Amino acid sequence: MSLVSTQETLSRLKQAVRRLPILQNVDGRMTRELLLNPGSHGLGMTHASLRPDATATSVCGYCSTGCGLRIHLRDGQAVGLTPETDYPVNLGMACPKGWESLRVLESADRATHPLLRNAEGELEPVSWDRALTEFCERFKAIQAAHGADSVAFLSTGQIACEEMALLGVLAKFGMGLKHGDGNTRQCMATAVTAYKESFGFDAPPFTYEDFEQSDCLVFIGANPCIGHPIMWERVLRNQHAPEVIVVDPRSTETAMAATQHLQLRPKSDLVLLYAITRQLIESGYVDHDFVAAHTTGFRELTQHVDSYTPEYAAARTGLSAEKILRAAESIGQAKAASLWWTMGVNQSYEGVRTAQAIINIALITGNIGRPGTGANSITGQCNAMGSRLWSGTTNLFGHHDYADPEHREKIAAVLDIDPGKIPDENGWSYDRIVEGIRCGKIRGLWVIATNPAHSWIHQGDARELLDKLDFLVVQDMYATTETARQADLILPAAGWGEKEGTFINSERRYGVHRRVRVAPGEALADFQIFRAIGAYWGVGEMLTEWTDPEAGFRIMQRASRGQPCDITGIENYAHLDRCGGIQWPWSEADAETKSQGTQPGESMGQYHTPRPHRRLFGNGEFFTPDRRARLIVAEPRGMPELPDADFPMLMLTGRGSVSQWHTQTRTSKSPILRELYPNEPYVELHPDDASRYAIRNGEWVEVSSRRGRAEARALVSPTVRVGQVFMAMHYEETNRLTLSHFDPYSRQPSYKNCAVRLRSIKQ
Ligand SMILES: Nc1nc2c(c(=O)[nH]1)N[C@H]1C(S)=C(S)[C@@H](COP(=O)(O)OP(=O)(O)OC[C@H]3O[C@@H](n4cnc5c(=O)[nH]c(N)nc54)[C@H](O)[C@@H]3O)O[C@H]1N2
Ligand SMILES: Nc1nc2c(c(=O)[nH]1)N[C@H]1C(S)=C(S)[C@@H](COP(=O)(O)OP(=O)(O)OC[C@H]3O[C@@H](n4cnc5c(=O)[nH]c(N)nc54)[C@H](O)[C@@H]3O)O[C@H]1N2
Ligand code: SF4
Ligand SMILES: [Mo]
Repeated sequence: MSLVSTQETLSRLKQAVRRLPILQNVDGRMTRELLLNPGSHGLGMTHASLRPDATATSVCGYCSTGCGLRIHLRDGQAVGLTPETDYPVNLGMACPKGWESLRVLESADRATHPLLRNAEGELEPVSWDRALTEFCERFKAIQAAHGADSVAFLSTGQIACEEMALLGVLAKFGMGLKHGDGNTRQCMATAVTAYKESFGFDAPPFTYEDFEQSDCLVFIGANPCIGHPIMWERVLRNQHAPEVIVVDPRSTETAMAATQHLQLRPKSDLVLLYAITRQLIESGYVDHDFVAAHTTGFRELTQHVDSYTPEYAAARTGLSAEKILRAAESIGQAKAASLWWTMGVNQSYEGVRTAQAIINIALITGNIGRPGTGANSITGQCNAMGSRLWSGTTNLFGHHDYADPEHREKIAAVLDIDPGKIPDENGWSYDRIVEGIRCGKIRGLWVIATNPAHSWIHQGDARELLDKLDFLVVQDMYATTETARQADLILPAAGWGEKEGTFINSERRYGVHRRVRVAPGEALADFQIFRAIGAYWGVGEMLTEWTDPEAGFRIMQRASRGQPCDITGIENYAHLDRCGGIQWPWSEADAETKSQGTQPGESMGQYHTPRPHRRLFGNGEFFTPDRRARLIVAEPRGMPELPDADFPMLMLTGRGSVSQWHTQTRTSKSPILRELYPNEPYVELHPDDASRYAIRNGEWVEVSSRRGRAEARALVSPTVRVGQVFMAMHYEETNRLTLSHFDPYSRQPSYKNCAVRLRSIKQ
C-alpha cells in the first residue's frame, strides 16, 4: 500500500468517522471494517508524509533532552534523518539512539496483530474486534466480581501528552479505574514531590542555556555524558571556564571530565549537602536579602546544619574535609552556580529530602531565576514531563488536585463530563499497586509502554505477581518484551515515527513528533487504541472531542488555563513547529504582551523562539500560597541493607552506555547500536576486589543477593570503589538482585543500593 493513496483513504475515512461509526454509533462500538482498514492507522492524524519528498521535524522519542530530528521523506515515507541544525535544543547534534530512531521500527519482533492467550496457554493472533471485546469483557468481569478498583493500569513517560491525557480520562473517568501509575514513579517522583513541597508546584526552573551561562555547575548523582549526551554538549559550549563539580560514588565519564569529583560513599549525599550548606552560611555566602524576601525556614535550616562540620561530614562521606570546603567555596564564589541532579538522587530511600537539600543551596545563595543558575532536576524519558502533567496518575489532569472540589469542577467542565466521575483522592502509587496484586485486591492490570518485568525493583517478585493476575494486558510496540511474554492479551502499538503528538522536554519545552512511517500490520497508534477501547467499553460519548491528537492538545490547553503551566497562548502544532518548540508557561496573556517574533540578534535560523519566560522564578515569586519557597530539612537515615559478612559488596546500578535504552526493547533492534555497547551483562568491580576474589577481567562471575542471582562478565576497573560493584539496568539480570525499598514521600524505588556477593564461575 502506498502512502500517497493512503492520503485519499485517510480523508475519506476521516469524513466517514465524523459522520458515523467510531464514537457515535449506537452501540458505542467501532466497526470492525473501519479498524481493519489499513488506512485507519492514520485516522484523525495530520500527517507529515502527506507531503511527498519533503522533510518533517520531529522531537526525538528517547531521552528528555528532546532533540529536534529532521526526517527525510521519499514518496511520503521516512528514508533517513539528520539532527536539526537550528533546533534550539540540540543545535545540529544527536546521539546514536536518535540517529538510529527509524531503524528500530523495522524489527521482526514488532507486535503486528493483537495476540490473545488461548486455552493451551499460547499467544495467538486475533482480530482487533476480538481483542477489544476480550479486553472489555475480562476487565468488566473482574470489576463485577471484585469491585471497580480491582483493575489498575501502569502508564509511561514515553507516549505523547495527548495519548497519556486520553488514557487518564478513559481509564480513570470512563472505566472507573481508581489506581493507575506509571514508570515515571521509577524515575521522577522524587523530583516532583521535592519541587511541589519546596516551590509549590512541580516546576523545573531551568532552560538549557543555563548549561552555557553558569560558572559553576554541580552534578549530583547524574552522568549526563551517558544519559544526556547532548545536554553535556551544551556544557562543553560554556565559555566561562566553569568549575564542574560531580558528586558520584563512581568515576563516571562525567566525573572524569569534572574539575572536582566528590566520590562520596553511596547515599551519603544528604550529609555532604548539609555540610556544604553549613559552610556557605559560615563563610558569608548567603544572599540574605533574597532569603528574607522569598523563602521560609532559614532559621531552622541554620540550626539543622550546625552539627554538619566538615570533619563530621568527612567521616560520614569518606571525602576529605578539604574537598568539601573547596566545593562549598566554589559554589559560594560563583557568579552563577547551577545544581543539577538525576537518578543518583531521585532513586533513593531519602531522595526527596536530598533533592530539597540541593534546592536549599540554590535558594540561600540566590542562585535561582537568573541565567546560569537553578536547582535543576534533569528528566529521564522523552515525555516524563508530560506524564507528570497529563497522565492523571499522581495529580488531576494538568497538575490539579483530586482532593479539591473546585479543581474537579473545573476539569469536569473542561472535559465536558459529570464531576461525579472524578475520584476525590489520588490512586495508589506503583509500589502499592504491586502490593495490591500480592494481597489480591488488584486482579487485572493494563500495562502501556513500560516493561515492569524487567525494570521494576526485585524483579523475581514482580514477575511472580504479574503471573498471579487474572488478566494482564500489555500494549507495546514489540510482542517480545519480558512483560509481554507474561501477558494474556497483547495490543500492538505504533511507535515513535508512526504517529504524532507532543512531548515536553526537561526544560519544559513542548515539541511535536510526526507520523512519517506506516505502522506494521494492524498496529495502531496508542491514541487510536484508547479511542477504540472507549468505544467498546461504552464510554465513547465521553471521548467525542478527542478526535485526533491536536484536538486533545486543545483540551489540554483549556485545562492548563490559570495554572503555572498555562499553555493557552500556543496557537497549534504548526506554531510549535515554527518556534522550535515552546516552553511552558506560554499563556494567552504572554502571547499578547510578550514579543514572540525573533528579536534583533536573537535569530535562531528558521525558528522563531519566544524569547521571554524561558526560566522560572525570575521575580523571586514561587507557587506556594505565600509565594515563598520552603527550606526543608530532615535527619539522614541509614541504608536498610548494608553489606555484611554474607553479602559484602554494595551494588550500584544505572545507565551503561549512550547506545542502550532501558530494557533494550528498542535499541537492541539496531545493528549499529548493537556494535556500540556490550552485548552481555557485565559487572564493574575494583581491581583490589578482583584479586581478593580471584576474578580475572572478562571472566563470567556470579553476582547474588538475598533475592536472586545473575551471571555477568567481570569488568575490572577502578571506576568503582573497593567494596562496590556496578551493573547497568539494560540487562534483565540486574533487577533480579535489587532490594525493594522506597522513598517514603515520593514512593520512588531506591535502585542504587543493595548488598551482593561475587563468586568466580569458570565457564
Ligand atoms: N543512554 C541512555 N540515556 C538515558 C537513559 C538510558 O536508558 N540510556 N535513560 C533515561 C532516563 S529514563 C533517565 S531517568 C536518565 C538517568 O540518567 P542518570 O541519572 O544520569 O543515570 P544513572 O546512571 O541511572 O544514575 C546516575 C549516577 O548516579 C550515581 N549514583 C548511584 N548512587 C548514588 C548515590 O548514592 N549518590 C550519588 N550522588 N550518586 C549516585 C551512579 O553511579 C550514576 O553514575 O537517563 C536518561 N537517558
Ligand atoms: N536497577 C535499575 N532499574 C531501573 C533503573 C535504574 O537506574 N536501575 N531506572 C529506572 C528508570 S529511571 C526508568 S525510567 C525505568 C524504565 O523502565 P521501562 O519503562 O520498563 O523501560 P523501557 O525499556 O523504556 O520500556 C518502555 C516500553 O514501551 C515500549 N514502547 C516504546 N514506545 C512505545 C509507544 O509509543 N507505545 C507503546 N504502547 N509502547 C511503546 C517499548 O517497546 C518498551 O517495552 O527503569 C527503571 N529501572
Ligand atoms: S540526546 Fe536524547 S533526545 Fe537527543 S538524540 Fe540522543 S536520545 Fe534523542
Ligand atoms: Mo527514568
